[in-house]
Amino acid sequence: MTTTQIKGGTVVTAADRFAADLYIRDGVVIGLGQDLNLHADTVIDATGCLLLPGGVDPHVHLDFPSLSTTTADDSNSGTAAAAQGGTTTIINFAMQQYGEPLPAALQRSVDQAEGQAVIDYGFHVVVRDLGADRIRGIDEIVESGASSIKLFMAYPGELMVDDGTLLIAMERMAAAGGLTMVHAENGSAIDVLARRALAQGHTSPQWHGRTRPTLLEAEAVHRATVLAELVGSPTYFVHISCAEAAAEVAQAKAKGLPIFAETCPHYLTLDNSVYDGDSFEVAKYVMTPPLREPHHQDRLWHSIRRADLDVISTDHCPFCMVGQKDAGRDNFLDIPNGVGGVEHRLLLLFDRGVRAGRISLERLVAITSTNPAKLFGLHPRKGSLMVGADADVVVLDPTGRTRLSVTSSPSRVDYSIYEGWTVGGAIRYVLSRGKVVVDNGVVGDHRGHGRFVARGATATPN
Ligand code: DUC
Ligand code: ZN
Ligand code: ZN
Ligand code: ZN
Repeated sequence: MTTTQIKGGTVVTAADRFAADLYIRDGVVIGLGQDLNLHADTVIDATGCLLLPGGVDPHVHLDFPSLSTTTADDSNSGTAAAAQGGTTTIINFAMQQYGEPLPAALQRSVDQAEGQAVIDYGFHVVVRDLGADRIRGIDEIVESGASSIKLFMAYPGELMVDDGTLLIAMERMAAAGGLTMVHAENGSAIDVLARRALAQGHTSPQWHGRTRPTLLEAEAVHRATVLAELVGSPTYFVHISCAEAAAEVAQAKAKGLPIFAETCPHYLTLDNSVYDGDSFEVAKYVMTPPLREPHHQDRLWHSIRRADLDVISTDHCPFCMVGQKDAGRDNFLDIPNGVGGVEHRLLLLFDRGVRAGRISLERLVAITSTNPAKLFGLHPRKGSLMVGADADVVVLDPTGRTRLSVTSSPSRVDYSIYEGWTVGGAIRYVLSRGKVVVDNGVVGDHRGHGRFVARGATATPN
C-alpha cells in the first residue's frame, strides 16, 4: 500500500479551482486539501502547476479496419500516445461484421486489447446491421459495460445504416439505458457527388472535401434528431465540423431534447485552405467530415462556450501517408479517412482555447474530461478528482512550452497535421490509477497497465 502526495498545485474542476495537495493510495484519491498532513511514501512537486482530472477521449480508433487497411495505431501505441497527452481513459470502437451478434463483436475487441493498453479503455460497438437476433444483443452489450453504440449515416455499402435501422437501434438503446452515437452525413447524396466528380476526372484528394458539403452534414444531424425525438433516444453526434450542423444541435437542445455533441481539435485549429494546390500531400488532411472554411471555427468555439457542444474528442484515426493513404493516389475514394492527434488534444485546447481567451480552464476540464465521463457512464470514477475517484491526474505546467511533432510521439503514424507547432503549456506528469505513466513529459513502457472499464448509464453533462 504505497501512498503518493502531489504537492503545491492548483486543482481545476469543471466548476472551480483551488489550491490543494492530492493524496493517493491504491490507485484512488484519498485526500484533497491543504495542510492535511497525511503520510506519503512518494511526493511529486507540482508547485506552480495545474492538477486536472485525467482526460477522457471518447472517440478514438485503434486496431480499426478501414477500406483494405487498419489504423496505424493499436491499443498499445495509441494509448501510449494518449497518455503522453494527458488522456487517461479512451473509448475505442468494436466493429460489428455484417451478420455478427453484437456481443461477439465486443468480445473480439476486448480480447484483442487485453494486456496491451497503457491507460484504461472501453468500447462503443459500431452497429452495421440489425437482424432480429442482433437487436437482442444490444441489451447484452450494455450489460457488459459497452453502454454506447455508433451508427454511420455515411459510407454506403461499407458502414451506412438506413433510417429504419437507425430508428430501431435508437429505440432499443434508449430502452437499455445506453447512448447512441451518430456519424451524421448524408451518405447517399455524398456518393452521387463523389462519383460524379470522379467521372469528370477529378481524382485528387482535394475532391474529398469538395464532395462533402456542410449542408449534407446538417441535413443528417436534423434527420437523426427527428428520429431520436420520435423514440426518446439520448443521442450523441460525433465530429460536428460546421456552423450549420452546430445550429441543428443547438436547436434540438433548445427544445429540451437529450441531444449531445462533440467537435474535434482539427476543426477548431485548421481550415480548408490546406486543400489548395494539386499535391498529394493534401491526403494528410483527408478526414471526415473534411476541414471547413475559416468562419466555422468561430461558431464552434461559440457553441463550446454555450454548452451546445459538450465534448472535444480527437477522432484519432491515423493512417500513414506511405503504405496507407497513398493507396488513393489515383482515386480520392481509396484514401483511408482519418487523422491522428490523440496526444495533442489537451495542449492544443489549452493554448488555442484557454490561453487565447476563448474558454475558461474550467470549461477545458468539462469538455475534455468531466463531460465525456458523465455522458459515457464513467463518472465520478473518471472525470473528477473527488475523494474515492480513480487517481487519474494530469500535472500541467502553464508556463511551459511544447513543440508538437510526430517524432516525439509514441503513435506509429508517419506524419502529424500539427507538425512543428509550438503551444503554451507542458504536461509534466500523468498518473493512471496512481501510477506515474508520464514522468517529466516522457511516457514510460506501461503496456498492460490499462484495464477495460465497464461503463454505466449516461449522466447529463455540464
Ligand atoms: N468517421 C470517424 O468517426 N472517424 C474516422 C472516419 C470517419 O468517417
Ligand atoms: Zn465518423
Ligand atoms: Zn433543422
Ligand atoms: Zn471516428
